[in-house]
Amino acid sequence: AAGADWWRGAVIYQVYPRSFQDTDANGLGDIKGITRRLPHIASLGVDAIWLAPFFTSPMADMGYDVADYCDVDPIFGTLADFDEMMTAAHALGLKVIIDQVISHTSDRHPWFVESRASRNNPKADWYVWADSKPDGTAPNNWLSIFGGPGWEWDGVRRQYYQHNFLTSQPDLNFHNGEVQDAVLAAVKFWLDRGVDGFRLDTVNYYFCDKKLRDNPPAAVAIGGLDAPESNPYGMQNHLHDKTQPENIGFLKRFRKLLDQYEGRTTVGEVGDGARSLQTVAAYTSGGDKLHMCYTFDLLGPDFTPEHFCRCVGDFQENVTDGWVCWAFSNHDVNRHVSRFAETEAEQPRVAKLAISLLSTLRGSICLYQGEELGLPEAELAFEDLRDPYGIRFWPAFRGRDGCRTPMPWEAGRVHAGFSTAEKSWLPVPYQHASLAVDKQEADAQSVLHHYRATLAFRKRHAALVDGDMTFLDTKADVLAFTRKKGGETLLFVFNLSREPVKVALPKGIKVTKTVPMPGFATAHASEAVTLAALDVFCGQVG
Ligand code: TEU
Repeated sequence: AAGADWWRGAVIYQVYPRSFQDTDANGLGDIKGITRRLPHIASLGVDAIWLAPFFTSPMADMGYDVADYCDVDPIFGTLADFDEMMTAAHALGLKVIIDQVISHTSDRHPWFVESRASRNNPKADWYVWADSKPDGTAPNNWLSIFGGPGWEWDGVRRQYYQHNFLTSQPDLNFHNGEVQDAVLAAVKFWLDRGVDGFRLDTVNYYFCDKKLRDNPPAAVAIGGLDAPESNPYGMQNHLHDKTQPENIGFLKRFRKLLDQYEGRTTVGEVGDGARSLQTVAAYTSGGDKLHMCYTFDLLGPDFTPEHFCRCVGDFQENVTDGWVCWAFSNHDVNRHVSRFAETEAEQPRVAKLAISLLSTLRGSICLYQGEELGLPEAELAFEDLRDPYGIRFWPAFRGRDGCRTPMPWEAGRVHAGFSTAEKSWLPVPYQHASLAVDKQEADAQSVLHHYRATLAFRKRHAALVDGDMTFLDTKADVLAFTRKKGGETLLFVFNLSREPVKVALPKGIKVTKTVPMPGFATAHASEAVTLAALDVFCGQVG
């Protein structure tokens, strides 16, 4: 879509600044590095970039613990670097979306420093403070996603404060109107600087139950995506510590502010277990709250027709006037090539098939840096880990560093061209060097070239972006659906299995013309189509 609606169906490329490109030899990526590598991103044919947090932060959670919402952390550069990067992005036709982590702050944020100083200072009520129970224990049974209780005792105030993540990420109290005003002022700061949109971290965590009621127990784990057995987080129903009805009113305030500017967008991160679907529907309907949301539904290990059919189908049915953003990878989950491929040998093929599938889905899509190279999850030693979540639960859960290793740009250079420092913050795995950008540029069959061709294919067919989607029952173990817009109806049949398959087309579906899918041999079909292992067919339906 063009104009103010550009986000509808957009392809968004997520940059993890710490690991993209280092230009000052400190072993950490920076904003100047992003500027330097923008042509690579633009060459993929994407519409926008999403930058993970680069704000002032003690980096306890790699920047998702913000100490100043309106400045750039010195390790990443300066506001001037940011402005320069944005100008360069816009010149290349790329929109810029930034992360806003406003559910919680860092414990070093001046707001929290003031809030914790006494029970009667002007910001005393800006965070979720509560007295202990008479026996001294925490106010209720809420748990932290990163393990342990969701409350931390503060010896000065002699009260507990709530945190959904690390103890150094205290939760802001959105029931307080001044808190809403303060975070919206930060949002306005970036709108005035010209950013095109916001990725809203943990958007359903802004409010918690005003009465701080206990969460009911749950028999099955419905919590964090990768919640290891040892993490009790999954074992309660998170009825009261997130997704409260008051959030709707705040999201409307947020949208009112955004609508004073042209062509700005929002994409909310909704982690709400089995309720995610309803939450996304509620947050994106009506055109007066969020523009889009994404969930964790496609970020798990399931690469089966049933899963895609059920999950994508459910969203289509329930999110009728809203808009969904799909992704297979991000900075929190194992890279999808490693989740979906059964052997190392099939990784490039799986990488190609996965982006072909993602490109045919109705909605917007997010790519995560390095997936255009088909990078597998990095295998790291315990000594290499930097993610507090992984350090805490190793080896049951290895944390999120395996998807956060630096981008390999040039195979022959130290740290694959990411940095000239002696040590980079996380190592570049040696297998990643052979998948470096320069190697893949030189290979016409590479995953990188496949991404470009496939994203161009999506652009050529408007039906893929916002056309109707109908799933077909073919009786075979394949994922089959049509996408229809205006006069064009396209049939897709994906074989996600390792066996060749012959599929009889359902009655009423007549292929008039085979449409070559980039990277896949073109099968021909009349009443039936024959697919190789990990293969796709596309045809025009008359
Ligand atoms: O993630 C929220 C979230 O739900 C994750 O904690 C998820 O459950 C976990 O990573 C599964 O592996 C967001 C950010 O994307 C994440 O990087 C931050 O650590 C978190 O919020 C706290 O700000």
